[in-house]
Amino acid sequence: LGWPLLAHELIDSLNFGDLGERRDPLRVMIVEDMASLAGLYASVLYRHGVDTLQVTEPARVLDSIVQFRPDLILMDMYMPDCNGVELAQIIRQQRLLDGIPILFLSVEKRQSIQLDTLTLGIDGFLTKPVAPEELVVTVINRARRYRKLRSYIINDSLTGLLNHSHLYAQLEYEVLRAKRDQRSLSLVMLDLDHFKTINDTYGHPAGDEVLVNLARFLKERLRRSDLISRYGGEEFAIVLPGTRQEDTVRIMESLRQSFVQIEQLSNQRTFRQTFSVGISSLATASNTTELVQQADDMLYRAKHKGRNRVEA
Ligand code: GH3
Ligand code: MG
Ligand code: MG
Ligand code: MG
Ligand code: MG
Repeated sequence: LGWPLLAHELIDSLNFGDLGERRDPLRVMIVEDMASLAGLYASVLYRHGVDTLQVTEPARVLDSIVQFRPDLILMDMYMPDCNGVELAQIIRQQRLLDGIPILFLSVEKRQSIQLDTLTLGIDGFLTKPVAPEELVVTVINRARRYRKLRSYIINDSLTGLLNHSHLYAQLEYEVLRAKRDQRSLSLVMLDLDHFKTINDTYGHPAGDEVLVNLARFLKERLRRSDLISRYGGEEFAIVLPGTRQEDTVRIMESLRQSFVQIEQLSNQRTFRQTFSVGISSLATASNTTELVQQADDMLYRAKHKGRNRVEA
């Protein structure tokens, strides 16, 4: 099974296309029941700077995808415990994984069957045994393209935070997972106070800067596992998986107090910005809709009670 070491100029020129990729290597998930084959693909991709995760248990695929965030899924078609085509269809149904490339790698040589799978939304078909050069080039090209487009799909362009629709898809997934694992989950709705006045007084670019500052502040102060999004114009939503409501209240109260200390700067003029927070949790809400509704209600209450406060 051993492949010769690749010293192909064409392939070498593919390596580390940009600095960003060196810092954050492309990630490929390999779903393949034959561990030795999976290991071979992994080692050849690794030699070209690609991180891989091998999954042999199909039941864990969805959770693994969400955690590993692959730029491409390389999938075997025939596995003892599952059918690659069915698994690919399940992945395609997840809004959270919109657009993720799925490449099949299979002994299946019949064109009609390959065509059928392409019709189902598979991005491409490589036939075993595959030439390592072909594997590397195909995988890296597709993974790279998706990585570039992905940020347009999931991020807000001003702040770089998750956008509304991606946050909602993530929230739905996290709610199901929290319920299945009987874990806590909190949702935060945060809205800047009297933000219209900031725009009117200091100008729209100054307002934009406040939004960017707040995004950076939240990213620095929250955990990596917390999902931070720009939910609307000057409204932010944060999902805290595994965090109980009372802890979320403590965290947000502390963030509120530190944020008002920060001097926002615009054309040599300084000002302070406050925000109001509404919090809900799975302890009282039974689904995503109720969770959002309750956090919204609490935010409304915080505004009504005078702003610059946290309500749960
Ligand atoms: P409240 O305390 O009740 O939330 O008052 P508010 O002024 O923050 O709320 P309102 O809904 O009246 O106004 C929201 C303002 O947010 C108006 C809008 O111009 C501003 N805004 C929304 N998106 C952006 C943006 O991307 N950049 C800037 N600079 N301003 C924005
Ligand atoms: Mg197989
Ligand atoms: Mg506001
Ligand atoms: Mg408002
Ligand atoms: Mg608002």
